[in-house]
Amino acid sequence: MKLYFAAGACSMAPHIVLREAAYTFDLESVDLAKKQTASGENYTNINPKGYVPALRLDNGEILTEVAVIIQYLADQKPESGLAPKAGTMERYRLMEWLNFVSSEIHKQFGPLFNPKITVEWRENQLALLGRRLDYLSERLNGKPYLMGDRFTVADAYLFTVLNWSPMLKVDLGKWPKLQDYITRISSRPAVKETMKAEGLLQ
Ligand SMILES: N[C@@H](CCC(=O)N[C@@H](CS)C(=O)NCC(=O)O)C(=O)O
Repeated sequence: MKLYFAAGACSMAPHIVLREAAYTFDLESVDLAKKQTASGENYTNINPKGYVPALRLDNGEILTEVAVIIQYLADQKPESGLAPKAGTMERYRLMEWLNFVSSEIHKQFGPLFNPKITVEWRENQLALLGRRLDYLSERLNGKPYLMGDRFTVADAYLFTVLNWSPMLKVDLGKWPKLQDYITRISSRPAVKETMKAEGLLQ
């Protein structure tokens, strides 16, 4: 298995899951500006959508989309406990979180990466994101993880995107529960290993 990734990007979510589930895997970084892999391949031949992550399976198939890749990885190793069994109500709760993290958090951070964002647009975006963070903070009240007492793939994804806050100057001071959550997830050995491997931690 090989994960195509860019340091600190949303591809860090499947990277964390690979390590949490103790997979043996390869990594190859992608230059997103040049759409080129570290070994010089044209990345759009691997993922025509041009973005990370992409997971090359052992049979050569390529799987894309963060929320799908991380569920696939959890389902191949059910003993990891990283996702409830498919078809159960708990699994739909997990998918509800994954969809929320993808469309309401990940993609609401997106415009803040754009160097051409206007002051008004940034303010609007921060207000919208703030409402989503209010909701998250309420739901995490008294719970260590999104699904309750157990770390799941949804936490790998949420942590990955919340971790962009300092770089994008999104002040999380108003949400101490989210700050505690980030501290909790970042102290997990698999998360630390992931961040080291991506050059984000010493
Ligand atoms: N819907 C995709 C979004 C992936 C995505 O936004 N990837 C970003 C990094 S976090 C990227 O590679 N952007 C570069 C580009 O779109 O060219 C998913 O869930 O995997």
